Amino acid sequence: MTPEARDVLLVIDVQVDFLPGGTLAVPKGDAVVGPVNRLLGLFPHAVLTQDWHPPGHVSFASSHPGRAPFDTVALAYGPQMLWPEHCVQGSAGAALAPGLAADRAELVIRKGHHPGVDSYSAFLEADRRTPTGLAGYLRERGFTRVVLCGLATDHCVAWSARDARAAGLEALVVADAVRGIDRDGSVERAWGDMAAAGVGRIMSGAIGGG
Ligand code: VGL
Ligand code: ZN
Repeated sequence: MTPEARDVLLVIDVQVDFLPGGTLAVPKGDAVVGPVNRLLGLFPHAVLTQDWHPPGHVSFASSHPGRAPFDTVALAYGPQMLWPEHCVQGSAGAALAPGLAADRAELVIRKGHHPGVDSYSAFLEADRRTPTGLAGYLRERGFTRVVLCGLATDHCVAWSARDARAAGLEALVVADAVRGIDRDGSVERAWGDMAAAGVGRIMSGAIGGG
């Protein structure tokens, strides 16, 4: 494919805490930076997301005495997996990955900032009711297709891609420009769920200049 005027590149959560050495490191998460930078050079329009939690966020295991990271707890909006503290607003770990060629991005959308609600998705928070505003932004700008890359395949990328479809957008995930956390087969499951939602899969080598 060749990026067209209707296309926007959506770069999900390429942040220090999700890279090796970070508090919620995605295995080989740093391997996405090269392909993502190439894509940033090819797409005329790009939007980035940043996971952006206040201290004491409900998704942190440390906010639930007696619980450990990767436990699941029942919250009012449903089951919530607990995580190590990560991407705390303004912290070094919340910064975009050094070396990410992000200068031309037209919007950075920050998500997960409500203290009591998580948000994997760039579109809709985990209560499945609170919009981030991204769907309206993309609609107003006339974009009809999102091409997704970044971290993590099985959480923020998958939920963003599925919600893009629910928002009436075409969605493609760049398979070699994403990496997953992958617990208990979650990456394979995420690809199945995305396919069922009509999300396409493409390799970055199949994307070129016009
Ligand atoms: C993410 C878990 C918690 C992600 C964010 O970016 O996929 N995963 N917060
Ligand atoms: Zn998070």
